[in-house]
Amino acid sequence: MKPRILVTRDVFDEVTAYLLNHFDVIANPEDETWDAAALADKLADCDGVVTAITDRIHATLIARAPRLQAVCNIGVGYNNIDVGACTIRGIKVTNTPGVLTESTADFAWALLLATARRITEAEAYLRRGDWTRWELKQLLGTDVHGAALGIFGMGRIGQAIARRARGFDMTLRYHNRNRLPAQTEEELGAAYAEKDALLEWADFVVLTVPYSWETHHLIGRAELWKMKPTAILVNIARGGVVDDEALVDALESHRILAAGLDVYENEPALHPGFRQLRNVVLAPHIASSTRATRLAMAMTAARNLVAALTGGTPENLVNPDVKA
Ligand code: 8YV
Repeated sequence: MKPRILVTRDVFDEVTAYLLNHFDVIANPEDETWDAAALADKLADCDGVVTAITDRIHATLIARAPRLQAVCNIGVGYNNIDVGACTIRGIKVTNTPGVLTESTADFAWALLLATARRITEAEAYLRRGDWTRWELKQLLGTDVHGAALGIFGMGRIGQAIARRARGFDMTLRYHNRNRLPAQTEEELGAAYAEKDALLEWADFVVLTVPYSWETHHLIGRAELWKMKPTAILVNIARGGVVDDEALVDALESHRILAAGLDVYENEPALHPGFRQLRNVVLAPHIASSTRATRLAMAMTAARNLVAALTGGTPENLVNPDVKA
């Protein structure tokens, strides 16, 4: 008998076809939103699950899934999963690093440029029919070229963003849990800085850190108030890394110039303050969303699940201490 697996979101046909070669698949072709109770019911007799950020895999849920052996997340971040609880239960957890690096870095630049040059605000102005004449001082933006770029989180994505900064002749500094080897710093043209020094120095602050209790509200009121009043914040990391309430205040009071955001606390709900502001560019968590990349992410999760349930070691196991 084939193992039984659940795929919580509508994935690509290629991915479903691949999974069907190995498993009995409970799919979600209508891409319904399942609440915790519905997810628990569906998982009750499953051996594995392909999840997304929208699924909270916590201890209570795991307790109701006695057969569960693997949770394979579509995404590099996996803060939606209680990895400790999975490890104790012998459940393998995997993520999808690498395949989304370049697309996500592209999008960080899309947000940075759109925010600096007020693209969405300018487009709304045109759509409203407000453009009746050319003005010298119309929609004045901020120069990106030659500016000071500060990156929090210098993993794969942070480094890919850093590589792109060269084309804009920017000066680059970063802050990370661990300092990079000197050779990597040299290749990227990036100097290490302490957190406060980076906030005070940067014209653009870009966040790429994973979410954890350590990075919860990494950027809060105190940090925002350290930034230059001309600075722009870009968050492609995770909701919760920024204190949204404090950011709304900082944007409203022009304590910082603007922000470009892809992620939010409590998403998909949006802090109502953001909607009223003109100096924020808002995207619905789509940094990795190109067809090629989302397909590669889903396929990576599927491959991880096949390895996990056929006695192999999945390539992207995040809890290697797990007892098979
Ligand atoms: C995903 C992400 O699209 O990889 C991540 O951690 O935030 C996004 O690229 C999302 O997690 C889908 O589950």
